[in-house]
Amino acid sequence: MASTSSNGMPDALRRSRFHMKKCFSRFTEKGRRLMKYRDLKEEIERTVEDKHERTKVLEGTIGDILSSTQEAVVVPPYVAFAVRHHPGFWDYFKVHAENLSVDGITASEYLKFKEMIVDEKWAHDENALELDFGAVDYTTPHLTLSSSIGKGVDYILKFMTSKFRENNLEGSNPFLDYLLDLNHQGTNLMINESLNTVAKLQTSLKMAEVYLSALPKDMNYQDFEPKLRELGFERGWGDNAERTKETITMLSEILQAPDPSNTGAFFSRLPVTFNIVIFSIHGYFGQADVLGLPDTGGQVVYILDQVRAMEEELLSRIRLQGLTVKPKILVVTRLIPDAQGTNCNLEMEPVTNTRHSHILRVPFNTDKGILRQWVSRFDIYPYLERFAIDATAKIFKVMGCKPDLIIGNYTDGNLVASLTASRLGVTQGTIAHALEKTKYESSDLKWKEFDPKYHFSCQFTADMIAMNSADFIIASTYQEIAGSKNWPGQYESHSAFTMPGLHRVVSGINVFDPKFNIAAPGAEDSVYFPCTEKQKRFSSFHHAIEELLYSRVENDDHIGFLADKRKPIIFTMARLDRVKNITGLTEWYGNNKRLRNLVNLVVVGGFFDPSKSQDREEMEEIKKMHTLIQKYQLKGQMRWIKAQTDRYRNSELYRCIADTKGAFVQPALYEAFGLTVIEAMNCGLPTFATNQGGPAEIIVDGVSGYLIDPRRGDESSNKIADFFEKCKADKGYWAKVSQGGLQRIYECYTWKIYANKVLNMGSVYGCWRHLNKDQKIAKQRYLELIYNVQFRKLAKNVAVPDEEKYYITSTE
Ligand code: UDP
Ligand code: LCN
Repeated sequence: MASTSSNGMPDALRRSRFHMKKCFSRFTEKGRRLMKYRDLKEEIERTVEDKHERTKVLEGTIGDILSSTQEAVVVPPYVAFAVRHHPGFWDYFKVHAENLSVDGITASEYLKFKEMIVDEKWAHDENALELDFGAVDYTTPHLTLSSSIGKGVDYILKFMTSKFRENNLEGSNPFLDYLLDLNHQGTNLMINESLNTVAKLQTSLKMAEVYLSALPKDMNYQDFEPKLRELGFERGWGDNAERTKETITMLSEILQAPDPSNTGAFFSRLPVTFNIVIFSIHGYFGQADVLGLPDTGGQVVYILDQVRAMEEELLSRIRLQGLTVKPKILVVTRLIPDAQGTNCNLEMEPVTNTRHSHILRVPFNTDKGILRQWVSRFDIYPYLERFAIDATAKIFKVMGCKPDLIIGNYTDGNLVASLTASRLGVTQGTIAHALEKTKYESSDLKWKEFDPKYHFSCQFTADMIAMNSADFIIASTYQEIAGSKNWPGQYESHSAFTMPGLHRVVSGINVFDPKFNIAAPGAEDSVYFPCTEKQKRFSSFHHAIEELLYSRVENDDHIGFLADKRKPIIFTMARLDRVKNITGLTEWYGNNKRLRNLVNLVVVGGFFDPSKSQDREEMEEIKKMHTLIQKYQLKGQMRWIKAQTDRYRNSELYRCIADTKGAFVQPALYEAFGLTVIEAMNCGLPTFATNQGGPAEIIVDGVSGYLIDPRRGDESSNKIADFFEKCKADKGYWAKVSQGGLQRIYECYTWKIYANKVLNMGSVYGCWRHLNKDQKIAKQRYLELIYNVQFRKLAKNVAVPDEEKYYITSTE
């Protein structure tokens, strides 16, 4: 969304003309380049050396605008600014460096300035491909306040109720059509054809209400079903007289005067979702021995826990609807014949602790045969189209019908979800645990440099298709969508960007689109429960954990040792990626004597021999850990344990650390969400987590844990030391913080809350797409075009293994 609050810039520049002319000539003297806020600030500091003068220049409009500037493009004699005033609100303008004239420019013009840095010819090409998804979004109302971002369902309900009010009683009514369409495998639900006008429906609802009022509240639906059928009603209203009457009253009230709250309550009761497909394709998707394998982390934990929670919620809803339908949830992933000792070569696997959910694995078929080995998520694109077709056939075979809801996970899963959902006409939700675009600086502008290794041309195109084709998007936090005051969100960074030579995205995704919703995950509470629940503890692990933490032996499982067992432990556990910053924490600890005196350090992650790793980043981190242990002489105060795959034992490990009155530390340079943070908090372990990303929203600093700045090691390690000193001085302090963490979890981060929200989304957006059919079709046609002319061509350029040994051929 563009704003015009840079309007004050011309006057402000005029007022400080002398200094500003000097600054702008400094900006431009090095020629074309991209400058970030910090670069602009440094140049200004160098140009206006006198502090008092500088303060004068920077106070007011210029200072305000500069501090909101995300980046500036220098193309002499112009400097073009991209200013972000609030989450989602962007403003572009250019300043002439010599005469300081200011002109507002469009996103497209700003992107052309950027292109001039790397590809002037493309920037001037009149026929350069521009993608403008906003142009085909002609009926969707958008939000206007940053504070409303991520509350999509609430606003859709508001828009929907005002649409309902416009409909007349006798003419065609899309809501009524929607209700008439409800069925399970061809059997009508809720109402039948005899109630084909609103007037008839209202009359029957009144008669049913009177009839039901006279029945015992707990009378089973079957016992009064014949009478309701006479009135035009089918199953799905409730399991007994009381609930059926409640639902009937809700609909009567909506037809009389719809409002978002009665409409929302009614939608949460509608029998619309029984069969769900979740596409989570890359990595090793399995239930055991997979965490830590390449591309395999929290997203697998998330999907499996999500499935369990959704099944439970579906079963409860179906029972209350008075139905006996068995729901089905399929997680569709890739079958990897060369499964490295995991179950990823099995076609079907029941999801543990569920009754109706399975993992369905479908292989990557190619003209050469079935691909045998794991393939990186960055190289996955050539296989997806065929995968979508093969998977759809298998899904029909297993489910016996098309799903009611399709959810995608990450770029690959989301693209396949988009292809399948549009083909089958099914409601689609997407999830992106982390979007890659924001992880690599200038990954869009410099895509040609990145492409041989990362294939961002495919990835960002697929992301644009999926975000725009989705009926709703599930985000874990607000920051994932729209960032914070100072930095843009992951989705927000897709609003306008350019990949010179490929396409210029002038309107990619709008964070004010009401498709965005926040539904934070939880941590499975039968596994991650407080250390104080003694009777539930998995005590069979205690002996092994004691050995893991305290034995003096160094072996393939652990190195280093803890000499003083009486000290509390600070604990961390993560994949050994650079961004997880485990080496950073080790260094902070090594450097902070006070902290070392107060506590021991235990790190779980990776393994110890760098030559065994396939991942370059991980190799570096392993080497760095060894160097730090040596440099700071950490043996005696630190234990490094290799990656752990048993979540039950891990949960007990968190609790055993809590028994030492210790804490969990998550020091990542950036964390999209951070499942370990909520696992630790669930176990009652006071938690210190990075303020960069999702954890900043999970933890209320000083109340439910603490936030630390990964870029300020000393400050962070002192904050941890202060906590332990306070715990020593005040015996109740540790329990207070532990309790604060638990309270936060129970209020906001449970899978029950999540499942309820997501199933409501399925129901509400399912109806919304029905009410906006024409808009949906128009956008779908535009997306098909981009898929056909752009994505397919790019995916074909990604190399696939050549030699026959990589494939299972039809003769085998
Ligand atoms: N995990 C694990 N063993 C390890 C490291 C991590 O079981 O050695 C688990 C951890 O408990 C959590 C998930 O892997 O459930 C990591 O999720 P998170 O969101 O913290 O990070 P991600 O790996 O997804 O970036
Ligand atoms: C991926 C990540 O990087 C984490 O931050 C999330 O917690 C995880 O997925 C689950 O959503």
